[in-house]
Amino acid sequence: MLLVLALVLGIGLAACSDGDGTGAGRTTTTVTEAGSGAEDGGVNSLAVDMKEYSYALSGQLQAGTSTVSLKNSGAELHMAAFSLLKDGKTEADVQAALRSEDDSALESVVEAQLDAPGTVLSPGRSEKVTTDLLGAGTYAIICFIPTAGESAPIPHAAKGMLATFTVAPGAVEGKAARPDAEYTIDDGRNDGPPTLKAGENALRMTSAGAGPHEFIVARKSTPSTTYDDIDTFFTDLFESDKAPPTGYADTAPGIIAASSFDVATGKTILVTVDLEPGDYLIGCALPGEEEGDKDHTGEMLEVKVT
Ligand SMILES: [Cu+2]
Repeated sequence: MLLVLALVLGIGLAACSDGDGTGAGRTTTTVTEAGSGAEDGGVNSLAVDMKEYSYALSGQLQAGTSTVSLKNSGAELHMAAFSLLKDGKTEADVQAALRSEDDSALESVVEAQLDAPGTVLSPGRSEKVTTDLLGAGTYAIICFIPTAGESAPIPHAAKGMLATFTVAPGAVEGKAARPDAEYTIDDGRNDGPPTLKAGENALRMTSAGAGPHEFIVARKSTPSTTYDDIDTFFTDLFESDKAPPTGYADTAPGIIAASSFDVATGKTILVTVDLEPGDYLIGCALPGEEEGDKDHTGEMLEVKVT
């Protein structure tokens, strides 16, 4: 997924230029990781509700540890790709760049795409992503998923699925919460439990080895579904010269219950997601052996949720 996104954005793999640290000393607050503040607009959290074809945002953020709650209330797949706006740029500039015929127009408006808390979610799914990756600044949220039922691929962003929000200077510190499970994704392996209990799970994902790794929690449509099936589905979705048919999301080989774009080596994120019983794949969504790219084979775990 990420490789496709990087192409779409015309920018290389995101090296997040952080804005944190510089605001140190301004304000210090402590939040609990995966705190319940997100829904009630509480502690350093932002709620992002996605549907056809817009984002509804609520909450307020300061730099430091923050929780972004993401929800797909629509009928199609949706994505939230986060990018820091360049100095002086506005949402109108992003809109103009997205409408431009020039594929590189976006590069002059936004910094490289931020990794987590960016996500893709299936209809009806929601997750909370706690990270320390959002520094002070103004960010764009953009959906590049092609619109269903059109005569040609038109990204949701062109239909208005674009929003901006501002992170105030600050130095909010996260308090270490005990996760329900930990998945440490190293090169060619994923150390984590093969079973989880149904219900809300706080999953701590650590990117180790020569990362980045991309985190995904996908429920298999059938017991024999493989990650290759899901990967092929997404490659087709993004690379096809036709728009996906109406209702395509219901026929996907996997339901994306939670996901997070690249997490840099040494970084940890906390993903809180409600899981119903079933067969899942949890691990790194980056592809196996492809020319010139690192091989992420072996980083996907079969997980049973009971
Ligand atoms: Cu969308």
